[in-house]
Amino acid sequence: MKHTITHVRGRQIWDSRGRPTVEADVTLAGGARGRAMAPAGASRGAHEALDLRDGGERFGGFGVDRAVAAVNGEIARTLTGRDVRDQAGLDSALETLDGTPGFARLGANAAVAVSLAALHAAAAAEGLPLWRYLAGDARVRIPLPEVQIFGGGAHAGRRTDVQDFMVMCPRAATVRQAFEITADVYRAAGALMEESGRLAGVADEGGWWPLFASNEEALETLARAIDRSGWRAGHDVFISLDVAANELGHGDGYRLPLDGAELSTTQMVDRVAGWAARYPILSIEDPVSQDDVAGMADATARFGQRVQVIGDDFLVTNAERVRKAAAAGACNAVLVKVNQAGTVSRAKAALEAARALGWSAIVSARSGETEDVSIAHLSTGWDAGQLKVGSFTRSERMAKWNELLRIEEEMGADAVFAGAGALPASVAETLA
Ligand code: 2PG
Ligand code: MG
Repeated sequence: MKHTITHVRGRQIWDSRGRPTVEADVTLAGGARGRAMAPAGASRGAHEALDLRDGGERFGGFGVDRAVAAVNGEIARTLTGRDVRDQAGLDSALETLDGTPGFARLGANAAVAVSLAALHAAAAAEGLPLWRYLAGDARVRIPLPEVQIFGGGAHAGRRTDVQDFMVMCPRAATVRQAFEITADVYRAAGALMEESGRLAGVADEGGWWPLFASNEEALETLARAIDRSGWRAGHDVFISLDVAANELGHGDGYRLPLDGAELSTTQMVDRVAGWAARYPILSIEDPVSQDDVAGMADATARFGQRVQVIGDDFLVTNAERVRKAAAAGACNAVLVKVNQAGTVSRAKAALEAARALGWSAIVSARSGETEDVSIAHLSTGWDAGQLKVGSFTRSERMAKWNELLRIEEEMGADAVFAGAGALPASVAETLA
């Protein structure tokens, strides 16, 4: 049978930070092959599935020999002979084989590479692009990009406390136009940094290095970059923040070293709400840390009507955490990172849990990436509505954005850009 898995092969390759990562190939009896590469986070939630590293001296402890051995040994033996079209069955076989809740034994880096490689092989066997294989007959949209202009936090030596200063163009007519606007803003931001003597290269995801005296100065500079690009802030271009507040937890509250501030949960929400009131901000991710349910509920109550409130480290692509958060009034959007969950099926379950609640969803890359473009296909094929990849430079980022352009071309006259429709309904209404 052409869909039978005949080989599963793992190997160590290198990611965008020069660290080892896992690549997997899944080959079928009919000759089709799928390949995928595991990404890796730097700002990670404690409730994520485990990124298994060898530890010790070699490669700073980041080796993946054990994860690769798991792919070539136990995982290959378990999946060989199975029908690749049964993604749910393959993924649950991986979970059963691992035997822990978060892939602590085999490694989520092993699991995610194999799970995605199997998905690619299934699409290849049907002769379909992955997005189309996932969509089936459904009409799906090209996702709205969230693109980083300044990178901070754990991706820039903690130069700023806030991690990602991004832009979104929900009123663009097409993703092609959204990229053109974004490129203008990125260039204008670079020019502003150069003129003020602060041009100092880029952070891990390709955003400009954030030489700022306060977190708010980064926001002001971004607003000025939008103006200078010739596009209108708060009309054509909006700001999106990933506070990644997990990295800022301190005792019962938060510490923002750049602002010289020690804040309680309420004061942290005050601070973020203040930014949202003073700047054209449409989306805020992780304004509080992973277990601060009261803080997230407070943030959602205070600005969730007009701002998308995303849980990343807070929800870790986990359907159960999504439902619990919703019950507490926390968040109105989920970030979907397949490697936080470990498998394609678990990630999709988190997306579906969010969708059932009327939330929005953003498929996301990690700060450590490769040339793998799976997320461009997942975000489109699942009709997630939004995609977050990092900045508008460096080929591990551009590979994903460029893949969206190819998908748009494949859709031809049927291509629909998700735009503002990808946002939570109450937020989209503010743009109507
Ligand atoms: C995030 C991601 C991507 P990391 O926090 O959303 O920006 O970072 O992969 O380091 O967790
Ligand atoms: Mg995040």
